[in-house]
Amino acid sequence: MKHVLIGSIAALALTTGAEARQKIVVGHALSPSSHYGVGAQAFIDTLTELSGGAFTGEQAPASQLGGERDMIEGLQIGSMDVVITSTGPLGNFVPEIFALDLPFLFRDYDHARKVLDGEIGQELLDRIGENNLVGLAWTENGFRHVTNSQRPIRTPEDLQGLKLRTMENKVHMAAFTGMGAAPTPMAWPEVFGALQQGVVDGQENPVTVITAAKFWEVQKYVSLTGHVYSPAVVLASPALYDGLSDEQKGWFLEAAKASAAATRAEVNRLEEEGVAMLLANGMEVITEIDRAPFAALAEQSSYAVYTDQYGTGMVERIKAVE
Ligand code: EAX
Repeated sequence: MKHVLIGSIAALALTTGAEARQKIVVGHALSPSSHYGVGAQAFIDTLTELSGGAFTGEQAPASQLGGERDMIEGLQIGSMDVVITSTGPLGNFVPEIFALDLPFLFRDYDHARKVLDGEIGQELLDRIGENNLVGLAWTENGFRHVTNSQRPIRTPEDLQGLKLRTMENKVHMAAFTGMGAAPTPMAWPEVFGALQQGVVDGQENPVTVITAAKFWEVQKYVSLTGHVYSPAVVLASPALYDGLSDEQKGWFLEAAKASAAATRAEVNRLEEEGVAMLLANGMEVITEIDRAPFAALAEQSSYAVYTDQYGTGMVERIKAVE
């Protein structure tokens, strides 16, 4: 009897040990060396460390498991664990998020990070949580700039008729229609090929992404328009997260915060060093941009997309954060 008991306890310990070691896949759109890759690795390392190895992880970088919209859907159906994504397609799932996609809303990085780390950021993570997703932490993509193959963009007139890939985001599309471009929404995995084949003339993304994607291979001009801040977010699948203990949920939250901190540090570095990389790779960089005429047109055409449904309260609150 004694032997049997010891045997079954040992077997039980082995089984729970095996079950507790769970590998978490962290999906994202960019290379492992990008600001998202650095953030994904920080998530994995922190989670592994806090859990004493009960959780491990691996990256699924470079849209291996689909575009950002596909990966968000994967979280909802439980085929993805954790995803780091821009807000590009997220407003299609959680419409309140469109507030963050409004052009010329955030003054600078300090302003954006303060909003996202504060009350407003938490409110929006909670909204995400009401839509069959788990919002763990805000992270970052960066201020977006226009690149193209045709001409230097200095004024809205220069944008006229330019075929410009945007994210699948109606606020961004309305902004670019207002500024005179012809926006074409497209999932990220298709963008490089579309630029290469001339299906579109240009696209817009932060220096972080322009460098990670080596867009100098297919684009000549970069204009530092900084027309919109592009947040990113660490999301988890409710199918995974809801089954965790409170202690385990705490590890996931800490891992997401560590991920955001690592990504922001990399964004800072690339903001300092990225333009030199673009120049060294033969791009023409237009740094002196009068943003006011772009802002006037973009705000006029795009703010109503959000405020018609949700009013101006959130916009005013974001602007008021010092
Ligand atoms: O999240 O689609 C985009 O342009 C995004 O900025 C990119 O996928 C990184």
